Amino acid sequence: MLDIVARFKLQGTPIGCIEFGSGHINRTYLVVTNQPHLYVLQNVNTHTFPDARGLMRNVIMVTEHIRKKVQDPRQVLELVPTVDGQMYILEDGNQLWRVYEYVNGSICLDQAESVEDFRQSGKAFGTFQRQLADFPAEELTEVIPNFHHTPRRYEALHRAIEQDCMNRASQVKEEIAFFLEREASAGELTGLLASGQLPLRVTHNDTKLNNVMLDEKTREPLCIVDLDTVMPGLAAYDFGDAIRFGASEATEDERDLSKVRMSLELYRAFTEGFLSVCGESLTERERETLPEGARLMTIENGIRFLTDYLQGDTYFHIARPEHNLDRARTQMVLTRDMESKWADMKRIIREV
Ligand code: GN1
Ligand code: MG
Repeated sequence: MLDIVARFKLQGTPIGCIEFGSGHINRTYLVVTNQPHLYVLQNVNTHTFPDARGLMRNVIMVTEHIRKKVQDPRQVLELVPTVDGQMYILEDGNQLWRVYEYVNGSICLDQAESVEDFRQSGKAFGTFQRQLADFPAEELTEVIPNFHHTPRRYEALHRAIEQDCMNRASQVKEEIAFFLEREASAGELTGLLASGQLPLRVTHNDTKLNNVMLDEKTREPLCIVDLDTVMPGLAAYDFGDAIRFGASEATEDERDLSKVRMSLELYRAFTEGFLSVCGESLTERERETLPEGARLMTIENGIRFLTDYLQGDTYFHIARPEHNLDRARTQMVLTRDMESKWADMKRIIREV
């Protein structure tokens, strides 16, 4: 790995690469040098992202756009060029390597340590949304077409159930039934988009709390990371995925399901943070659809984890045999909990 790193224009001599982060798709390493300068090396999964050049074009355009609007260089990710002036290395057509400056003095959380942290992450994603409000969406490559098209995700689940290539379907009948019961409502947001009732925005599409870097001292937002899925999308997707992940009182792969529930306190804090920054730029209809975004993103991730389990865990990295099934189950419990808190979720949006 050090020979790859050596091809980037670093300050100091790289002396080690340590795997870090909790991404399910790419491999991420902290690069330590003989100077107090740290870098982040990533090997991008080109199985998931086959259009490596299109993806990097998006990342470059989006970071350049945001850079014009910030004061502190830590407020936007910064790619480090190679010694021959390229922004990344692409080898054999499918080995994509890139290096970012490490965001100094930052922390990244898998779970909010306080309500305030989560409010700040709402501000962070609201700011991201606002910074890109004047970005020409049509110039972005749609790196994963239909990424949040929930009905398409259901089609994939149906195929996986029919093929049942691992003979696992009979063990997860309850889980399958849970998601199929909700299939009829899966097209609500895509329907509103198709009929022109919701505007297409530039969205992040993977708004997990651990994609926000907070300042370790002030605990205020620095920047958003993981820009690989920045594509045209709906505001409700970004709001919703953030709630799914960060307002849950348990981690995404918690095995003790009695711990899994959505905290209305966290939900309110995120909503306040998010809408304080971008609320006025959203239409009334968009604001109304935010709770449905949360429910839908939870169902969608649930069916993606279940589909991957049925297909033999080929998409998301797993650390134990039933990891994807555990993840699918937390999403079920969370969906049910949101459904039971539906009136409150709607009311909080109105109040905020
Ligand atoms: C993946 O790369 P990572 O771990 O931040 C996935 C998201 C899922 C998420 C679930 C490109 O995100 O869509 O919501 O796992 N990214 C891709 O934790 O599929
Ligand atoms: Mg990530």
